[in-house]
Amino acid sequence: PTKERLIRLEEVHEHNRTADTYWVFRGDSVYDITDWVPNHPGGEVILRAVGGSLEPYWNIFTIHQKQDVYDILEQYFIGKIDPRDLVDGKAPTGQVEDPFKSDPKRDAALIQHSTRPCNSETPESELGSYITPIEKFYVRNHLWVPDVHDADSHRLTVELYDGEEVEYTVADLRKKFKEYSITATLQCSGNRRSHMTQASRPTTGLQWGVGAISTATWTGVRLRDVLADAGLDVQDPDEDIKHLKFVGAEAYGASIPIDKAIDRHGDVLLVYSMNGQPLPRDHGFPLRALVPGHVAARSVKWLNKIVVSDEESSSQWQRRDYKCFGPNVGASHPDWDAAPAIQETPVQSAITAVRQVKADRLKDSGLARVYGLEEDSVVLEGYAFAGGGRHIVRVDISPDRGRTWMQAQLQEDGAKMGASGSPDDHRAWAWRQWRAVVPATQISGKFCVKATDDSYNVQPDTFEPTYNFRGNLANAWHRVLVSRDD
Ligand code: MTE
Ligand code: MO
Repeated sequence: PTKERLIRLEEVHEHNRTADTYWVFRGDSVYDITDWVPNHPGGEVILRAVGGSLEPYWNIFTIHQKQDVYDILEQYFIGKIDPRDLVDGKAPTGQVEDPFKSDPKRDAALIQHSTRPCNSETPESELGSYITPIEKFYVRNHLWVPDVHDADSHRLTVELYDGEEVEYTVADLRKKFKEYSITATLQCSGNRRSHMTQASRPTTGLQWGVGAISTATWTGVRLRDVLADAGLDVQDPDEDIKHLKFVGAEAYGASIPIDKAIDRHGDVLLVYSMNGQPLPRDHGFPLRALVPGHVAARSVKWLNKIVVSDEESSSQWQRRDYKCFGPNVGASHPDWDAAPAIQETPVQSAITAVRQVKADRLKDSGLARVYGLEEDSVVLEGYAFAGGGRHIVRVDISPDRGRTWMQAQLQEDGAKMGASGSPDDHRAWAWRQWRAVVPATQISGKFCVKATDDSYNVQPDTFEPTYNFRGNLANAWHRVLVSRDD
């Protein structure tokens, strides 16, 4: 057998991101991963690790700690670290710069599920406002917040199907294109996952309650207009073009079908402002994609690249995590390619507030007249939302576990509807809030809520039939125990 090549640590360090070839080590094995870099599903973030040890990064990106990744790496093996550089038999991994160190401060009222990365949901007390206050808007970060404080330094590159690239600054976008505002709800695919876990079986992922959803008025330019300016024939694109990929500055990526991207009523925006203020850092400063009606995972933050393509984004967030399998499929060996990526989301609703109200107080509030109620009652409030721009047509409430039902009152719709500006093609991109007043004597056990959208899609009554190990799209009836004399 040929003698293994021994490599000094110093030589590995030289093959960093400024070099022509990229080396990394893991344990005492050295790899030349130059050819792998363009194929890396996480994109160029891998360049952070070159010239040094992979381990500190794999401790952050734990998805790598599995056999198929080790197998890929092994193909690029070139030698061993010279024993003279080993300390206690190991190559020193060194310190990596903490990528979370410039993350912004978050509002203390948010319910924190994790801090590095930040995953925080909107508290129920804030879900009652139609437009979620910016600092109470849920935050779902897979990685760190890119250290961008100056919008002028940011560039958006649009790559056309033939590989040609066109670059825009945020100022270019503001200057060149017509500005639009729409009110749209973002809902994480994991919203209400904890309910599925509790009602059914364990799921992987963050255990969100009812607050991985929020609504804002977003302002920006139409993706369709930018694509047309960059040179895409948006009236009749090449038949091979199927997807539009978005790349975020930190490494996140996702894609949407090209039809949605260029639909003049699809209202996909590149936004730089949220509720009239500059986009906050946690929500994508200085530029994010806003794909209304689709799962929020497609609304890529810190957007710096758009690619017109014949294939989906190769990211794990497109090809893996955000998919639903049958209830029988376990987490160990799913055939990831067997299910499509989640795009439009199904109909959803939740109860966010329950108040016991005494009859005399009910009279004072004027609600007694509206509902014809004289007795002590329970006031329930919540939201209902459907993807794909489908309107909520009805919200039903049951005070007795689903035996009898009444209709909740849909609240005023405060949305700015469509960027296209035509009143006739209004899609519903935002939630409807609802309220129900139920006589206290009718309560027996759990209240349930379910919503119906304008395609007459309804929510399933239990979680068992839609259970999936990733806990995505948990939208069974929301049940809340209300006691008679709370
Ligand atoms: N974009 C980038 N660049 N990085 C991310 O981690 N998370 C996605 C999406 N866009 C994400 C991203 C997911 S899963 C969700 S639910 C939404 O952003 C959350 O948006 P918000 O944090 O503004 O509420
Ligand atoms: Mo999400």
